[in-house]
Amino acid sequence: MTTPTDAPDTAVDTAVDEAEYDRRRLRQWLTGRARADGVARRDLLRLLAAAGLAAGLPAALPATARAATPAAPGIAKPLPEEWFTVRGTNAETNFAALADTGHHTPVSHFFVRNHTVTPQLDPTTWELKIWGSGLAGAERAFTLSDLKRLPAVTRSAFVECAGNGRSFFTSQQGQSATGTAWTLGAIGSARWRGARLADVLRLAGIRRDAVDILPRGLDPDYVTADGTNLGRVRRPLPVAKALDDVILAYEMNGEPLPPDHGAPVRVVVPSWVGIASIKWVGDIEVSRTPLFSPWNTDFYRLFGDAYPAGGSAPLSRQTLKSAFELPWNASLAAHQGHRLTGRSWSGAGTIARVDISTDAGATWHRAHLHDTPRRADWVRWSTRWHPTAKGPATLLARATDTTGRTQPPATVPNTQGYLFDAVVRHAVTVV
Ligand SMILES: Nc1nc2c(c(=O)[nH]1)N[C@H]1C(S)=C(S)[C@@H](COP(=O)(O)O)O[C@H]1N2
Ligand SMILES: [Mo]
Repeated sequence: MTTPTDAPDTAVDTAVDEAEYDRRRLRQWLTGRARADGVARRDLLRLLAAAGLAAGLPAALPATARAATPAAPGIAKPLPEEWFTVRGTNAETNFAALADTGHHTPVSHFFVRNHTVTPQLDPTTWELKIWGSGLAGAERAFTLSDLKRLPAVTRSAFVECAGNGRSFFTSQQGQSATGTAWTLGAIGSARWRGARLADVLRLAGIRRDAVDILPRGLDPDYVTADGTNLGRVRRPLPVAKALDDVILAYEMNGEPLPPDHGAPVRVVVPSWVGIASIKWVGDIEVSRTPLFSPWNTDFYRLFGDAYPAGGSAPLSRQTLKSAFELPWNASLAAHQGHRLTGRSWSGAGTIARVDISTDAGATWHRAHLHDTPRRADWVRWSTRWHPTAKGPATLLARATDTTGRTQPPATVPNTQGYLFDAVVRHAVTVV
């Protein structure tokens, strides 16, 4: 399997100057080698961060200081090749590796989408500031203990990148799309536990005429490939959604939120595109006038021939997808029964049915669902297959949700390759 660590969509991957090259190599060296040297990687990353990632670093690194295993600069957790495909600063979960996991994605397998690097924040000094014209009074700060004293909610929900499936615009539809070339593994489902954002906003004195909130991360500023500093990752969210089912999560699958997924606290916006779920949240602006950031103007809208010149409305709900828990081009023995497994999900209704074709779409039959379909979550499914003809075969899984939407044969293209929802043609070989 290839690990295209040079995906051209992030600042660190496209910068061409030598200083950036060195910084990147140093990060790879740290993620690949630090543990072997008996030095905690997080300490080194903290040093790096303190040094602004570059100041005082050696001008050149020895040739042997290349990462021996796949590593994404700035991701703290291990990324074994069986479980992840590294794409620039991000790590995609290999869907085949979910076959042995349960309903929820273990933290060890959960995809990471970082615009920059995972910061190491001190939970004892961390604070969440709530401020802005949408508050009746002055700004309010909440510590982690403050949040934990509020009633806790627990819910299961997926976090999925809006660009999940993007590579299929190219491989299935022959279209180009900018951004990380994910297959289907830019999704994970977890049990999130935390305080209701609604409770925090009300305690902070949100006014009835507030319209937008803007959560902002404490990770470093995001600098685009052409050198524009877009500031901290932040994306406006309408107050109606913020007061509905959004969580300020401090636990993931029963453990304190891990560094790569937003420790000590992240926003979880069920059913919405992953960018809404701001990690490492440090402050939330509450506003009486609509708010804008590059993440709801230039990014995360649909642009292209089928869309208005200024793009579609900002993306909100996720779309409908299905994936087999099988490697691409998996080999399956002929004249044997195989249990094929996979998952389907929708950001709109719940999953109503999943249909499978093992003959490239000529005939279909229903998959057996293994979870009670719930909103904002995925369902596991399985089907039996007894292939007889040797050679290449194409497996299809097509979900229908309770709003009546079914995965189409093709997705209307958009320049940034968001919201791919077409049936994926999964190539396998019968041997
Ligand atoms: N602060 C901050 N929040 C962020 C991001 C980021 O880079 N910085 N990435 C966003 C994107 S694009 C996605 S898809 C999800 C990914 O969440 P995960 O890394 O926990 O899987 O986090 C979102 N929240
Ligand atoms: Mo994303």
